Amino acid sequence: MTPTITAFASSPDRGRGLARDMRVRWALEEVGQPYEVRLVSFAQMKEPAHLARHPFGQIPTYEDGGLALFESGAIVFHIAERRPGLLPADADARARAVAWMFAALNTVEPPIFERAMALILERDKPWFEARQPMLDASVRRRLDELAARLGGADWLDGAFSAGDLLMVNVLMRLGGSGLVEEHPNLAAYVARGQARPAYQRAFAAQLAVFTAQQPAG
Ligand SMILES: N[C@@H](CCC(=O)N[C@@H](CS)C(=O)NCC(=O)O)C(=O)O
Repeated sequence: MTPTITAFASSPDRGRGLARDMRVRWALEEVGQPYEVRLVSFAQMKEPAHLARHPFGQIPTYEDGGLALFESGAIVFHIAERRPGLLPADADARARAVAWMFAALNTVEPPIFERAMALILERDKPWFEARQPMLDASVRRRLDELAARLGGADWLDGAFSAGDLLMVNVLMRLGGSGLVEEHPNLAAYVARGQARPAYQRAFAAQLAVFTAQQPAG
């Protein structure tokens, strides 16, 4: 069966790869699994039909036959388990790749997301100027640590894995901040991920949703 994922009908980032369906699209492309997309508006995301798929009324979701999943990390893990290409066959290497998936989502994404949300939602607040350097420092700390671990390697632990896919996607939210570029090895790491043909296909598909909504001319 062809799985169906959900994505924003109108993404706040104008289809630039930040909405979390991007990581699911990318994973599906990496393993060569065709998929369909159901676009949902913000209103539809809070209606019963979508809440049955996602208890928090968010995207992405994933449906395949009788299986309905939410949480981008769980979806990417499911895809990676079902088809080869995103998790090593060796049990120990596989466990380490899963650890990097959790690290991307649990350790690296939270400070990056908090900083991004503050930039969007708190610019007019009296504490914004004082808080921003603290948020930058939290992000820098994680980037320092990640850059030190990556060193001169191409990927975090051997071959490209679902851990790299999630980490690159998480780091993309820092685009334009200059923070990733403070570490040339991390900037190269993100560029390496984005150069993958599967990434390119996923990005183009997400961007096409936005482009299709623009008036002609
Ligand atoms: N932890 C969830 C986060 C999902 C999430 O925050 N989705 C955003 C889009 S990237 C969303 O649906 N936002 C709209 C809302 O929360 O109402 C995941 O990784 O899937």
